[in-house]
Amino acid sequence: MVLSASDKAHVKAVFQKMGGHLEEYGAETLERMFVVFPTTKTYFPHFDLHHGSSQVRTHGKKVLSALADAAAHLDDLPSALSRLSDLHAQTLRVDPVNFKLLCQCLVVVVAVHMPGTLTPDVHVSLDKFLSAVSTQLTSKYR
Ligand code: HNI
Repeated sequence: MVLSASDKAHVKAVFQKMGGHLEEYGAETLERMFVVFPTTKTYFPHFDLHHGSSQVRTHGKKVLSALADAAAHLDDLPSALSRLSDLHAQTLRVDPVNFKLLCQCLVVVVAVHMPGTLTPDVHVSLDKFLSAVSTQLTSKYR
């Protein structure tokens, strides 16, 4: 997945505009994923998954912070995501299909909270970025 110069600019702009909302948007992304795709809950048996759960908020912030960090290292995603790639492949063993589900929920959150930002051009750039990150996080499975 090759991101063009304009894709990179779009992705950086989305994460800049998210600014101080990483925890809120991350928690909503996870909540939507758990509600819409309940099988994803099987990876979090140790979490309180109820609405407003502090564990979900904390985890949502971690996930979106990792994405914001990746958005700041678009020219070298493999090294920016190396540690998380090891973790998801070797320790967590999250089935790759779940990445598409999480990414879809994040796009919905961006659409709901940042409607003016998510033009069709930005949408496709964000989608390419999330695919690139997902590919990277599942690259060490085999
Ligand atoms: Ni994921 C832990 C980022 C997809 C299940 N995940 C993390 C952490 C980050 C992270 C950051 C915290 C690491 C640490 O403790 O140092 N995860 C991401 C990103 C994506 C992603 C950026 C995709 C874009 N993770 C997924 C998916 C699932 C998933 C699709 C399962 C449905 N992740 C987990 C689980 C943990 C986790 C489970 C451990 C949680 C805990 O704290 O016990």
